[in-house]
Amino acid sequence: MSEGEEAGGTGAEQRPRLPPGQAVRHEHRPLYYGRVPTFRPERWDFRVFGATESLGTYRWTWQEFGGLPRTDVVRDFHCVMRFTVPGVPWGGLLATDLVRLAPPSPEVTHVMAWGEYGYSANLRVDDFLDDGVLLATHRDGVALAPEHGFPVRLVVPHLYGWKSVKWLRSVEYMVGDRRGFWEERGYHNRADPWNEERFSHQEEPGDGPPLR
Ligand SMILES: Nc1nc2c(c(=O)[nH]1)N[C@H]1C(S)=C(S)[C@@H](COP(=O)(O)O)O[C@H]1N2
Ligand SMILES: [Mo]
Repeated sequence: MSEGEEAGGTGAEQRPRLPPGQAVRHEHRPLYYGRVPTFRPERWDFRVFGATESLGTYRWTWQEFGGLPRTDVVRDFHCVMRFTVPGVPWGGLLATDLVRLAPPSPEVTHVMAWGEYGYSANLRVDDFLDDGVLLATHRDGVALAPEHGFPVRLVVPHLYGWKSVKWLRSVEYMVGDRRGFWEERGYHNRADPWNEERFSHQEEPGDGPPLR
């Protein structure tokens, strides 16, 4: 978005607040790497593993997962490809509710969100537990479309979209940081759109583990 657009009009408060370099796109065209996985409810499960407080792994079948508490949130969605979809209504399990069901060990600093086919994204635990982070099953009040991540996707609305892992299958609790799929391939380890943290070459020391 240009500065002119930001300054335009009288009521900046009436416009969606846009992070730098983003433009509004109302149509939410799906974006992903690879192909849409086939959902097989009898084989599907959701797991929390790694540094749990109990040292055990948590597992829910599709039926059990459907019985977990559901919360609705509305958030703008920022893709690193420079578009922002304003006000997306999601529904699902809050990350803060997940960690109450599957408590992490106190040493946990980061989580890895794992999708089908090994797609992954790493997050600081504070980012994972931020307000509005959701394991979404619904969008606009109906089940997610397959290409948007059915049956479950992560939504991390305050970070660039690649952190919002579609076809989410597990969350790994980690006692240190490790890069996910795009974070290993040139994208920023943290991905805060308000700081335009797009690429790994912008990282400051301490923003992420060394690149191999
Ligand atoms: N499993 C998986 N999740 C993914 C991706 C992907 O390629 N695979 N793409 C990411 C990127 S780059 C973006 S911008 C969002 C796009 O979500 P949408 O298609 O619902 O808009 O999904 C993210 N989640
Ligand atoms: Mo993206």
